[in-house]
Amino acid sequence: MNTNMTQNPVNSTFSAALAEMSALTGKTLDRLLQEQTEIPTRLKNAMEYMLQSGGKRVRSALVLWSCRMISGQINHDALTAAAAIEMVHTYSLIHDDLPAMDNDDLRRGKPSCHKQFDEATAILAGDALLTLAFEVLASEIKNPAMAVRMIRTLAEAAGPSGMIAGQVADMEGPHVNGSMAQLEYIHMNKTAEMFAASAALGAIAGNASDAQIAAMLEYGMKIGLGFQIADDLLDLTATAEQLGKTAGKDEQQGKLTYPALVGVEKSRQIFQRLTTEAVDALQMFNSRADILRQLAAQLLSRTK
Ligand code: GRG
Repeated sequence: MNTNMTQNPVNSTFSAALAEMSALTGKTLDRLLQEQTEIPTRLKNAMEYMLQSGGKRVRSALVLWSCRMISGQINHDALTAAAAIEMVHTYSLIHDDLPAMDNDDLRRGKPSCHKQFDEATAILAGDALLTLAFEVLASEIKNPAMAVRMIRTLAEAAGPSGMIAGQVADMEGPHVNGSMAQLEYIHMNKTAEMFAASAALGAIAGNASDAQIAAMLEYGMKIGLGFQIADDLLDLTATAEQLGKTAGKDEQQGKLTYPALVGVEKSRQIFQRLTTEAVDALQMFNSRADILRQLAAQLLSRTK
Protein backbone atom coordinates (compact mmCIF):
# COMPACT_ATOMS: atom_id res chain seq x y z
CA MET A 1 0.00 0.00 0.00
CA ASN A 2 1.26 3.51 -0.81
CA THR A 3 2.30 5.22 2.43
CA ASN A 4 3.07 8.65 1.02
CA MET A 5 1.14 10.14 3.95
CA THR A 6 3.81 9.17 6.43
CA GLN A 7 6.70 10.05 4.11
CA ASN A 8 5.40 13.58 3.69
CA PRO A 9 4.38 14.63 7.19
CA VAL A 10 2.23 17.65 7.85
CA ASN A 11 4.46 20.74 7.94
CA SER A 12 5.25 21.65 11.57
CA THR A 13 4.66 25.41 11.11
CA PHE A 14 1.27 24.59 9.71
CA SER A 15 0.55 22.23 12.64
CA ALA A 16 1.46 25.00 15.09
CA ALA A 17 -0.85 27.45 13.30
CA LEU A 18 -3.67 24.89 13.40
CA ALA A 19 -3.03 24.23 17.11
CA GLU A 20 -3.26 27.96 17.81
CA MET A 21 -6.66 28.15 16.07
CA SER A 22 -7.83 25.00 17.85
CA ALA A 23 -6.98 26.56 21.23
CA LEU A 24 -8.99 29.69 20.38
CA THR A 25 -12.00 27.62 19.40
CA GLY A 26 -11.60 25.43 22.48
CA LYS A 27 -11.64 28.46 24.77
CA THR A 28 -14.75 29.82 23.06
CA LEU A 29 -16.51 26.46 23.36
CA ASP A 30 -15.61 26.33 27.06
CA ARG A 31 -16.97 29.81 27.67
CA LEU A 32 -20.20 29.18 25.76
CA LEU A 33 -20.85 25.95 27.67
CA GLN A 34 -20.01 27.52 31.06
CA GLU A 35 -22.61 30.18 30.36
CA GLN A 36 -25.26 27.47 29.93
CA THR A 37 -26.01 26.88 33.61
CA GLU A 38 -29.29 25.01 33.13
CA ILE A 39 -28.07 22.03 31.13
CA PRO A 40 -28.59 18.75 33.06
CA THR A 41 -25.21 17.48 34.30
CA ARG A 42 -25.07 14.17 32.42
CA LEU A 43 -26.05 15.84 29.16
CA LYS A 44 -23.46 18.58 29.65
CA ASN A 45 -20.79 16.00 30.46
CA ALA A 46 -21.56 14.16 27.22
CA MET A 47 -21.47 17.39 25.19
CA GLU A 48 -18.14 18.39 26.76
CA TYR A 49 -16.72 14.89 26.39
CA MET A 50 -17.20 15.06 22.64
CA LEU A 51 -16.40 18.74 22.11
CA GLN A 52 -13.06 18.46 23.90
CA SER A 53 -11.96 14.99 22.79
CA GLY A 54 -9.12 15.85 20.46
CA GLY A 55 -10.80 16.63 17.15
CA LYS A 56 -8.54 18.28 14.59
CA ARG A 57 -10.80 21.37 14.41
CA VAL A 58 -9.99 21.93 10.75
CA ARG A 59 -13.41 23.41 9.95
CA SER A 60 -13.27 25.94 12.77
CA ALA A 61 -9.70 26.90 11.82
CA LEU A 62 -11.05 27.56 8.36
CA VAL A 63 -13.64 29.94 9.83
CA LEU A 64 -10.96 31.86 11.75
CA TRP A 65 -8.42 32.01 8.92
CA SER A 66 -11.08 33.09 6.48
CA CYS A 67 -12.14 35.98 8.74
CA ARG A 68 -8.53 37.02 9.36
CA MET A 69 -7.75 36.96 5.66
CA ILE A 70 -10.72 39.20 4.86
CA SER A 71 -10.59 41.63 7.80
CA GLY A 72 -7.05 41.39 9.15
CA GLN A 73 -8.17 39.99 12.51
CA ILE A 74 -10.05 37.20 14.27
CA ASN A 75 -13.09 38.84 15.80
CA HIS A 76 -15.77 37.76 18.28
CA ASP A 77 -18.21 36.87 15.49
CA ALA A 78 -15.68 34.54 13.86
CA LEU A 79 -14.96 32.85 17.22
CA THR A 80 -18.69 32.35 17.74
CA ALA A 81 -19.06 30.91 14.22
CA ALA A 82 -16.04 28.64 14.75
CA ALA A 83 -17.65 27.26 17.93
CA ALA A 84 -21.00 26.80 16.16
CA ILE A 85 -19.32 24.88 13.32
CA GLU A 86 -17.59 22.53 15.78
CA MET A 87 -20.90 21.96 17.60
CA VAL A 88 -22.66 20.93 14.40
CA HIS A 89 -19.72 18.81 13.25
CA THR A 90 -19.54 17.11 16.67
CA TYR A 91 -23.27 16.37 16.66
CA SER A 92 -22.86 14.71 13.25
CA LEU A 93 -20.06 12.47 14.55
CA ILE A 94 -22.02 11.47 17.67
CA HIS A 95 -25.06 10.51 15.61
CA ASP A 96 -22.96 8.83 12.91
CA ASP A 97 -21.39 6.54 15.54
CA LEU A 98 -24.77 5.31 16.83
CA PRO A 99 -25.75 1.67 16.25
CA ALA A 100 -28.55 2.76 13.90
CA MET A 101 -26.02 4.53 11.68
CA ASP A 102 -22.34 3.62 11.29
CA ASN A 103 -22.24 1.74 14.62
CA ASP A 104 -18.73 2.57 15.76
CA ASP A 105 -17.45 2.10 19.31
CA LEU A 106 -14.38 4.28 18.81
CA ARG A 107 -14.01 7.96 18.01
CA ARG A 108 -10.79 9.96 18.26
CA GLY A 109 -9.17 7.03 20.07
CA LYS A 110 -11.77 7.01 22.84
CA PRO A 111 -15.11 5.29 23.39
CA SER A 112 -17.71 6.96 21.18
CA CYS A 113 -20.38 8.97 22.98
CA HIS A 114 -22.99 6.20 23.25
CA LYS A 115 -20.32 3.82 24.61
CA GLN A 116 -19.01 6.29 27.20
CA PHE A 117 -22.53 7.29 28.26
CA ASP A 118 -25.53 5.49 26.74
CA GLU A 119 -27.51 5.66 23.51
CA ALA A 120 -30.23 7.99 24.74
CA THR A 121 -27.67 10.42 26.17
CA ALA A 122 -25.69 10.34 22.91
CA ILE A 123 -28.78 11.09 20.81
CA LEU A 124 -29.70 13.95 23.11
CA ALA A 125 -26.13 15.31 23.28
CA GLY A 126 -26.14 15.43 19.47
CA ASP A 127 -29.53 17.15 19.44
CA ALA A 128 -28.31 19.60 22.09
CA LEU A 129 -25.14 20.53 20.19
CA LEU A 130 -27.03 21.04 16.95
CA THR A 131 -29.57 23.31 18.63
CA LEU A 132 -27.02 25.20 20.72
CA ALA A 133 -25.01 26.04 17.59
CA PHE A 134 -27.92 28.06 16.23
CA GLU A 135 -28.70 29.57 19.64
CA VAL A 136 -25.16 30.96 19.99
CA LEU A 137 -25.19 32.40 16.46
CA ALA A 138 -28.53 34.08 17.17
CA SER A 139 -27.54 35.43 20.58
CA GLU A 140 -23.84 36.31 20.22
CA ILE A 141 -23.78 37.88 16.75
CA LYS A 142 -25.03 41.40 17.35
CA ASN A 143 -25.55 42.46 13.73
CA PRO A 144 -28.94 40.86 12.85
CA ALA A 145 -28.25 40.68 9.08
CA MET A 146 -24.91 38.98 9.74
CA ALA A 147 -26.51 36.52 12.20
CA VAL A 148 -29.26 35.58 9.76
CA ARG A 149 -26.79 35.10 6.91
CA MET A 150 -24.62 32.82 9.06
CA ILE A 151 -27.60 30.86 10.37
CA ARG A 152 -28.98 30.36 6.87
CA THR A 153 -25.60 29.32 5.43
CA LEU A 154 -24.99 26.79 8.21
CA ALA A 155 -28.57 25.45 8.17
CA GLU A 156 -28.41 24.89 4.39
CA ALA A 157 -25.07 23.08 4.65
CA ALA A 158 -26.01 20.86 7.60
CA GLY A 159 -29.68 20.35 6.82
CA PRO A 160 -31.85 17.97 4.79
CA SER A 161 -30.49 19.17 1.43
CA GLY A 162 -26.89 19.17 2.68
CA MET A 163 -25.08 16.97 5.19
CA ILE A 164 -28.18 14.97 6.13
CA ALA A 165 -28.93 14.29 2.42
CA GLY A 166 -25.33 13.06 2.04
CA GLN A 167 -25.70 10.79 5.06
CA VAL A 168 -28.98 9.36 3.73
CA ALA A 169 -27.37 8.58 0.35
CA ASP A 170 -24.34 7.07 2.09
CA MET A 171 -26.53 4.81 4.20
CA GLU A 172 -28.52 3.59 1.21
CA GLY A 173 -25.49 1.42 0.24
CA PRO A 174 -23.73 -0.92 -0.14
CA HIS A 175 -22.75 0.77 -3.37
CA VAL A 176 -20.29 -1.63 -4.93
CA ASN A 177 -21.61 -0.72 -8.39
CA GLY A 178 -22.04 2.97 -7.68
CA SER A 179 -21.23 5.73 -10.15
CA MET A 180 -18.97 8.79 -9.94
CA ALA A 181 -22.09 10.98 -9.88
CA GLN A 182 -23.40 9.09 -6.82
CA LEU A 183 -20.01 9.31 -5.11
CA GLU A 184 -19.71 13.05 -5.73
CA TYR A 185 -23.27 13.57 -4.48
CA ILE A 186 -22.50 11.79 -1.20
CA HIS A 187 -19.15 13.46 -0.55
CA MET A 188 -20.19 16.97 -1.60
CA ASN A 189 -23.22 16.85 0.69
CA LYS A 190 -21.88 14.83 3.60
CA THR A 191 -18.50 16.55 3.85
CA ALA A 192 -17.77 19.41 1.43
CA GLU A 193 -20.85 21.53 2.24
CA MET A 194 -19.67 21.94 5.86
CA PHE A 195 -16.22 23.05 4.68
CA ALA A 196 -17.82 25.56 2.30
CA ALA A 197 -20.06 26.85 5.10
CA SER A 198 -17.03 27.19 7.40
CA ALA A 199 -15.10 29.24 4.85
CA ALA A 200 -18.18 31.37 4.15
CA LEU A 201 -19.00 31.97 7.85
CA GLY A 202 -15.51 33.30 8.45
CA ALA A 203 -15.84 35.59 5.45
CA ILE A 204 -19.25 36.81 6.65
CA ALA A 205 -17.77 37.53 10.10
CA GLY A 206 -15.09 39.62 8.37
CA ASN A 207 -17.74 41.65 6.48
CA ALA A 208 -16.74 40.21 3.12
CA SER A 209 -18.31 41.26 -0.16
CA ASP A 210 -20.61 38.83 -2.01
CA ALA A 211 -17.80 38.10 -4.51
CA GLN A 212 -15.41 37.26 -1.66
CA ILE A 213 -18.00 35.00 0.01
CA ALA A 214 -18.60 33.24 -3.34
CA ALA A 215 -14.84 32.64 -3.72
CA MET A 216 -14.66 31.19 -0.21
CA LEU A 217 -17.63 28.89 -0.88
CA GLU A 218 -15.87 27.63 -4.00
CA TYR A 219 -12.59 27.12 -2.12
CA GLY A 220 -14.42 25.35 0.74
CA MET A 221 -16.22 22.93 -1.59
CA LYS A 222 -12.95 21.98 -3.31
CA ILE A 223 -10.97 21.38 -0.13
CA GLY A 224 -13.96 19.65 1.47
CA LEU A 225 -14.05 17.15 -1.36
CA GLY A 226 -10.27 16.81 -1.14
CA PHE A 227 -10.53 16.24 2.63
CA GLN A 228 -12.98 13.39 1.99
CA ILE A 229 -10.72 11.78 -0.62
CA ALA A 230 -7.90 11.92 1.94
CA ASP A 231 -10.31 10.36 4.48
CA ASP A 232 -11.17 7.55 2.04
CA LEU A 233 -7.46 6.90 1.43
CA LEU A 234 -6.72 6.94 5.16
CA ASP A 235 -9.47 4.43 5.85
CA LEU A 236 -7.64 2.13 3.46
CA THR A 237 -4.04 2.77 4.49
CA ALA A 238 -3.96 3.87 8.15
CA THR A 239 -4.31 1.81 11.32
CA ALA A 240 -7.07 2.21 13.90
CA GLU A 241 -4.44 3.56 16.27
CA GLN A 242 -3.50 6.35 13.84
CA LEU A 243 -7.11 7.12 13.00
CA GLY A 244 -8.57 6.88 16.49
CA LYS A 245 -11.50 5.04 14.93
CA THR A 246 -12.05 1.67 13.31
CA ALA A 247 -9.97 1.37 10.11
CA GLY A 248 -10.87 -0.45 6.89
CA LYS A 249 -14.59 -0.05 7.49
CA ASP A 250 -15.44 1.41 4.09
CA GLU A 251 -14.27 -1.70 2.27
CA GLN A 252 -15.95 -4.02 4.80
CA GLN A 253 -19.26 -2.22 4.41
CA GLY A 254 -19.02 -2.01 0.61
CA LYS A 255 -19.03 1.80 0.80
CA LEU A 256 -18.69 3.91 -2.30
CA THR A 257 -15.35 5.69 -1.96
CA TYR A 258 -12.84 7.25 -4.38
CA PRO A 259 -10.25 4.46 -4.03
CA ALA A 260 -12.98 1.79 -4.39
CA LEU A 261 -14.34 3.41 -7.55
CA VAL A 262 -11.22 4.66 -9.34
CA GLY A 263 -8.26 3.22 -7.41
CA VAL A 264 -5.64 4.85 -5.18
CA GLU A 265 -3.55 6.55 -7.87
CA LYS A 266 -6.50 8.11 -9.70
CA SER A 267 -7.88 9.23 -6.31
CA ARG A 268 -4.61 11.04 -5.66
CA GLN A 269 -4.79 12.69 -9.09
CA ILE A 270 -8.33 13.90 -8.42
CA PHE A 271 -7.13 15.23 -5.07
CA GLN A 272 -4.31 17.15 -6.80
CA ARG A 273 -6.75 18.63 -9.31
CA LEU A 274 -9.07 19.75 -6.49
CA THR A 275 -6.12 21.33 -4.64
CA THR A 276 -5.20 23.34 -7.75
CA GLU A 277 -8.80 24.43 -8.21
CA ALA A 278 -9.07 25.39 -4.52
CA VAL A 279 -5.91 27.48 -4.76
CA ASP A 280 -7.21 29.11 -7.98
CA ALA A 281 -10.37 30.17 -6.14
CA LEU A 282 -8.18 32.21 -3.74
CA GLN A 283 -6.56 34.31 -6.46
CA MET A 284 -8.24 37.59 -5.50
CA PHE A 285 -6.82 37.41 -1.95
CA ASN A 286 -3.13 37.46 -2.97
CA SER A 287 -0.63 36.54 -0.24
CA ARG A 288 -3.21 37.02 2.53
CA ALA A 289 -4.54 33.58 1.54
CA ASP A 290 -1.22 31.76 2.05
CA ILE A 291 -2.37 29.79 5.10
CA LEU A 292 -5.45 28.63 3.16
CA ARG A 293 -3.20 27.56 0.27
CA GLN A 294 -1.15 25.57 2.78
CA LEU A 295 -4.29 24.01 4.22
CA ALA A 296 -5.32 22.81 0.74
CA ALA A 297 -1.88 21.34 0.12
CA GLN A 298 -1.58 19.68 3.56
CA LEU A 299 -4.84 17.75 3.56
CA LEU A 300 -3.43 14.68 1.87
CA SER A 301 -0.45 14.56 4.26
CA ARG A 302 -2.54 14.13 7.36
CA THR A 303 -2.35 10.84 9.23
CA LYS A 304 -5.64 11.08 11.19
C1 GRG B 1 -25.51 12.12 11.36
C2 GRG B 1 -26.62 13.85 9.89
C3 GRG B 1 -25.46 13.03 10.22
C4 GRG B 1 -24.40 13.15 9.43
C5 GRG B 1 -23.16 12.45 9.66
C6 GRG B 1 -20.00 13.60 9.58
C7 GRG B 1 -20.84 12.49 9.10
C8 GRG B 1 -22.19 12.80 8.60
C9 GRG B 1 -20.43 11.22 9.20
C10 GRG B 1 -19.14 10.82 9.81
C11 GRG B 1 -18.43 9.87 8.93
C12 GRG B 1 -17.64 10.54 7.88
C13 GRG B 1 -16.48 9.81 7.33
C14 GRG B 1 -17.99 11.71 7.45
C15 GRG B 1 -17.27 12.46 6.45
C16 GRG B 1 -16.76 13.70 7.06
C17 GRG B 1 -15.59 13.39 7.91
C18 GRG B 1 -14.36 12.96 7.24
C19 GRG B 1 -15.71 13.51 9.22
C20 GRG B 1 -14.58 13.41 10.14
O1 GRG B 1 -14.07 14.72 10.24
P1 GRG B 1 -12.69 15.05 10.94
O2 GRG B 1 -11.66 14.10 10.44
O3 GRG B 1 -13.02 14.71 12.45
O4 GRG B 1 -12.43 16.48 10.77
P2 GRG B 1 -12.33 15.26 13.80
O5 GRG B 1 -12.36 14.07 14.73
O6 GRG B 1 -10.94 15.69 13.51
O7 GRG B 1 -13.20 16.36 14.27
